[in-house]
Amino acid sequence: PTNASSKIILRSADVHALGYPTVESVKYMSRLVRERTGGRIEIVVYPNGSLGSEKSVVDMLQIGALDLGRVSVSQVAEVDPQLGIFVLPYLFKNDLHKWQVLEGSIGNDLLAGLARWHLIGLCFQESGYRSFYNSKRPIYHPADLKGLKIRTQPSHVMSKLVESLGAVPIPINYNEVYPALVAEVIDGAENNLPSYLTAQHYKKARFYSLDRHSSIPEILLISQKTWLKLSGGDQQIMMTAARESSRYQRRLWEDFEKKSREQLQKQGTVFNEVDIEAFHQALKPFSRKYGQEYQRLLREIEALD
Ligand code: GTR
Repeated sequence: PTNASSKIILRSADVHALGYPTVESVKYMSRLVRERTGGRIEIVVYPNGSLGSEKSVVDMLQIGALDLGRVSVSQVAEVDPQLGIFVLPYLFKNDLHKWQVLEGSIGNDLLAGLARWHLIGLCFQESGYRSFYNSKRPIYHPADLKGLKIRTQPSHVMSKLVESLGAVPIPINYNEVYPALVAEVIDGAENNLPSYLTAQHYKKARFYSLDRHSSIPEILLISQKTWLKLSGGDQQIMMTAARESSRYQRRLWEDFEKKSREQLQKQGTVFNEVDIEAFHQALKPFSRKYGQEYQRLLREIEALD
């Protein structure tokens, strides 16, 4: 970075494929950064989990083996418990409220807090709502989940959430979920519609029950080691471009989610609405227990809007 003409290529990891909004937004950020640095800085995205699971991506970022990573907030919460608040069910009143939280002081403070863990939080991204799906039956009521083997993200909070509903949580890395469904090691999982579609899960688990229990944002991280090698001016360019790419990602998401649903409908996914009040009730003890450590933040979130 001292030599103005030396080119900096930053590597970024994502578990999703090309075309998925998370990947496309980092490519968009790369274009902005390239333009604004006269071609000096460029970001190359490695999609499809080719650089490893989200957990190992976070590990690599912490030690500086990798430059950037776009992962689910739940995976960063394994390192920084503060972020576990975003795994809590039915946290946001609506999307507007969610983005007031994420783009306001609460979100900014949480991003800044990551420096303690040698990570720089660049921005959040949209990830819709996570719901349960499985190969056995539609879930109308939490009791219908009883005994089902449900894959979870390798997240202790999410495991506990699923367990509290009577299902058996099985943590598996994202890119290994489809083979686990094929082998019938699991009965189902929980995710947003675009992931359910693009990771092929719909082929094996055709009952998708819209309980929308959590809305866990995506997050774009840069290794603190990489960050400190950039000049102040370059850091500014990266930060601004990341924030712009988050807004771009949200526009892409809206369309992608809608198209995913249409495509799934054509493919024969069986959708159902759930007894949402029953889900709220069933998850209350869990929220009370895991909400304990976030009381101040929860009050701030509640007060927004
Ligand atoms: C998706 C998310 C991925 C990954 C995945 C999972 O919604 O975009 O980053 O965390 O969920 O369930 O592992």
